[in-house]
Amino acid sequence: MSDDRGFWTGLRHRLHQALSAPSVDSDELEKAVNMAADREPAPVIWLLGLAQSGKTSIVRALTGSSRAQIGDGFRPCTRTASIYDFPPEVPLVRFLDTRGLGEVGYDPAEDIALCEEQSHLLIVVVRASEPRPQAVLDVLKKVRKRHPDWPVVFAQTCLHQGYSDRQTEHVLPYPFGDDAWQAKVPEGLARLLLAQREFFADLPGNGPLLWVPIDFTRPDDGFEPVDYGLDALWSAIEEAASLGLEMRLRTDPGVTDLYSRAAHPHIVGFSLAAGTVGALPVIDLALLPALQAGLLHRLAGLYKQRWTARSSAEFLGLLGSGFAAAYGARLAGRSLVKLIPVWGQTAGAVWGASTSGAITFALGKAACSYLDRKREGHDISANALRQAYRDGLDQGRKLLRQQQSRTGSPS
Ligand SMILES: Nc1nc2c(ncn2[C@@H]2O[C@H](COP(=O)(O)OP(=O)(O)OP(=O)(O)O)[C@@H](O)[C@H]2O)c(=O)[nH]1
Ligand SMILES: [Mg+2]
Repeated sequence: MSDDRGFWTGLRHRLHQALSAPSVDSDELEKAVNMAADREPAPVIWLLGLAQSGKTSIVRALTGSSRAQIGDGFRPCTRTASIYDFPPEVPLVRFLDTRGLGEVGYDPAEDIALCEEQSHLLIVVVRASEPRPQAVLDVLKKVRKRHPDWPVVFAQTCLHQGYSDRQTEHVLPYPFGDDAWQAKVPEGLARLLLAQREFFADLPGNGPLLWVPIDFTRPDDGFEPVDYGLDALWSAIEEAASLGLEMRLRTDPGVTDLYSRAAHPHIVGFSLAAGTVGALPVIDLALLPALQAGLLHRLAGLYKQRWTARSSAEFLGLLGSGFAAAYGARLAGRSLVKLIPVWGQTAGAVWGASTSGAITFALGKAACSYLDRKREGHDISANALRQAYRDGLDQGRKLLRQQQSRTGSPS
């Protein structure tokens, strides 16, 4: 047991060092992330549509990336395709934003071939007020001939342009998930949306077509919420990707505060990366604290705080033996820890994907509780923090199990 303790203390020490450093050791983090990405690349989702249909607005709403430049509604904006990873360091999914179709003098053939090569599914973006976007249909037909099984999510944007002057608010709750939606939305809008569905109805191929009306407005447009339909769009992406993304991308049910919601995909991304690194036959254990520190730094950023030597010591101190015991219990049971010759190298069988992934998940959830209390200017009790960690372990194990059953990778 003393070996175990030394081992876990070492890990904790590494994590503390990494958290106390003024910045993340990006080399180690990058190495770990690349290793995970090589083993399991994230699916690429290609956004296709006319110029100024709202492709980049969708990328911005889904990823929160400020790099995504949105146009003025008149002139074409995005000139070359670019990839947006979500979450950025440990992508669970990658969005390929592209140049708009339909611009005079722009032959998209070359760009399209390139996008098609990299992608796994499509989000077609069409303004609700554009019932017959011929240039989009032409491309889509060709793509689906070559990839008949690709699912297509149709994002029908700028809904309020189909409202009458009297309709100054969105229909809430969001009605489009319901079969009877047509009776619930303004008549003019229903007509536009149905005409568009009709227009694309004869696409070749057998992959599912999913329709998601959305309206991502500017605050001064006066519509609430400004990201109307965002949850439905995530659901459609999950369904289309059918990659068990639910647990990965969206927050756990019941979590309503904005910070936790924003934190969740990062925790999942880093935990899956930790799981992948942990499953390798021979791993460099320095990579695991690097990933965990990367996650905790990222979370601190989201909570508008920074880790210091002091806060890191306090956080790990409050977690106390719970942190090590959770590892220890699992490993001592298998009496395998004694096989670990030196800190820094071990066999993946000892470590295991679920252990490293679940612990990373639990650390992330515990860190959210810690950072949340700090943000409000309060201290957190050791009990509350350990409870958050234990709950995180359960949830993390479920996530990793789900991941393993999907990929068939070892635990
Ligand atoms: N009301 C509303 N406006 C939107 C929506 N989506 C996009 N817009 C607006 O439409 C304009 C174009 O949005 P972009 O996201 O730049 O469109 P894009 O398809 O990336 O355009 P290109 O890069 O030129 O191909 C911007 O002024 C957005 O604010 C939407 O769902 N509702
Ligand atoms: Mg754009």
